[in-house]
Amino acid sequence: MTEEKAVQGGKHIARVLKEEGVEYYFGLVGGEMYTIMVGCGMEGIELVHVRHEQAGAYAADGYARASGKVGICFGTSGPGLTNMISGIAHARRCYSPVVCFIGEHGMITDGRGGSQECNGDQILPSLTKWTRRIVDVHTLAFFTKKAIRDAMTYPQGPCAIIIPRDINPQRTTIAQQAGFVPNAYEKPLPPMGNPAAIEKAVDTLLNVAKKPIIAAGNGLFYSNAEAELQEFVELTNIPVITRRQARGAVPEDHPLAFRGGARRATLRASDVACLIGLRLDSLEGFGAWAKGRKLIQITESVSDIETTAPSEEIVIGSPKMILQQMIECVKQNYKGKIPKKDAWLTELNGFKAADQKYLDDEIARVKNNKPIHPAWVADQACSVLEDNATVILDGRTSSTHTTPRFIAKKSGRSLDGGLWAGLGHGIPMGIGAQLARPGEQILVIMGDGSVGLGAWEFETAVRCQTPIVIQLNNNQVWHGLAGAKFVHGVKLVGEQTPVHHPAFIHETDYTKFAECVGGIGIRVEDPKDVAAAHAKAFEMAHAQNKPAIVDIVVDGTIGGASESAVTDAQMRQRLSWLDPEDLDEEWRQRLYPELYEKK
Ligand SMILES: Cc1ncc(C[n+]2csc(CCOP(=O)(O)OP(=O)(O)O)c2C)c(N)n1
Ligand SMILES: [Mg+2]
Repeated sequence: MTEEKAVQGGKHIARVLKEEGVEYYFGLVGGEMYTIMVGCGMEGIELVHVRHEQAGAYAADGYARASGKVGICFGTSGPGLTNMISGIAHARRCYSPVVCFIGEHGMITDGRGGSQECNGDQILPSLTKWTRRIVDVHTLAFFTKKAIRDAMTYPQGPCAIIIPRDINPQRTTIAQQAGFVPNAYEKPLPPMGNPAAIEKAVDTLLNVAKKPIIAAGNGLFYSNAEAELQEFVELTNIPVITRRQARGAVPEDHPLAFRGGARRATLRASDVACLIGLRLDSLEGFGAWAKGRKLIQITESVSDIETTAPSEEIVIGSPKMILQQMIECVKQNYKGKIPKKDAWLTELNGFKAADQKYLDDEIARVKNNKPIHPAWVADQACSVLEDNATVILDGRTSSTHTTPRFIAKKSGRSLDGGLWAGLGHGIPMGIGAQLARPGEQILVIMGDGSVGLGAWEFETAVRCQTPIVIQLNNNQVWHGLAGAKFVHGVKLVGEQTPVHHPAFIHETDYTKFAECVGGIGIRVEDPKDVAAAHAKAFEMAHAQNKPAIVDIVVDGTIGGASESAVTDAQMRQRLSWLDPEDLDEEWRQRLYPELYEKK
């Protein structure tokens, strides 16, 4: 037997990544990372080298959510780590399975004023599932394997491995790696639910409920239970709402699927709600709708159980397995006894029709507007999308107009910043998603504000030959503030000029930027050209294997999609940063009526 050769730490990391099926890794180079990069190169793992470390984390996230595999990112010590933070936090708040390798100053220089000194293990714990600072080279393989396993376990999220500068160069054999034997770990089968709890849940849904609904979220997506969910709702005639990454698990144009504006009314009208892998967080209004109705909760993690409303039944296990068990239970015990619930579905179809009418009426009103209305942009963009297209939402106004108009036909096709609600993730997420889904349409929705937080990744997309299409809603404003000034008629900060005004972005032709880094740029100023421009962008991007920007001159006075429905009370809260004296007389009277009441 030939004696096994000792190698540097990075090669052990690379070997485990290979063993786990990793094909790409994303990040920006720095001293401590070289041995990992050498190892990955030797293993044939492709490097996607980004222009800013946050993009490495965003791209790993986009790749992970689009591929169902782990996303790997890396950055160097100190500034590399601090630049990664937005992307890591974004992955954490979007339940994305990402593993981060991050360099650190040498242990021997700790506290002595070494270069790039930064203690990541004191910064990252609140933004990751766990953060581990490696103190012995013999544990690298063990923690790499563990990080991947834990990141991929529900609820998915990032794990970070911090590697001090003096660790990686040390040479060890695989046999010397502590607690690690190659190929020793196989993923266990997903856990089944308690049969008695399942029978009770099915009984509640079919016999007790008059107006049942199912609402499924990230947990359903990660257990890969799309087919089971569709089979169950078709078998039982129960309406379904899909959220976050699960959007489209039952295609949103399915007669039993309720979405957009109809979703809220549907939830409020229900009497029994079955949550499948869905947290009632701020994106779900903290479950205010759930009070006063019975909840059935299906989740893989006890820590996810909601206490917003009393639970009728809680079933712990994999949504995929539990749905299979529920299907079996219905087939065996409820043959010919499944309630039709026609009245309930008629009520819900009323909500659906009203929502569609609202969307259609808006389009009829604004379709010829010039400058172009963002609702029309969203409508036209969606009209050229194929069923398996992925839409990545970045930028504000544009995203809020796209969300209700995009009809997800498969899960994992609507990818956004979720609870993190950041800006600048769009292009790198698009790169990651495109690598996971070669040949498919990847549309990144951005504003002219958000593009400034990540535009140079367009060059990464050119270099890595990822033919994503970026729809850039060029409205020359940062919406949040502009909305207040233009839409709601309030004075912002005195009479400042555009130069110093926080709302304005300079008039820019982004096609020139696209072309200067070697990509495709298409400018749109006429509403009639929007759909054709999107179609042409996809066609050219896929033919030339490079990314495209569709730069659309959009009306900067238009706010988010839901803005017109904002009540005065909500507006008062939104504008809480203004004293009543800062408002026009009309708005002061509306928002602060108490100031006008006779004493
Ligand atoms: C990283 C980050 N910075 C700031 C914000 C606050 N914010 C939310 S929306 C918005 C304006 C976005 O403008 P733009 O991308 O141009 O989109 P528009 O609404 O104009 O289409 C800002 C600054 C944020 N969500 N994330
Ligand atoms: Mg803008």
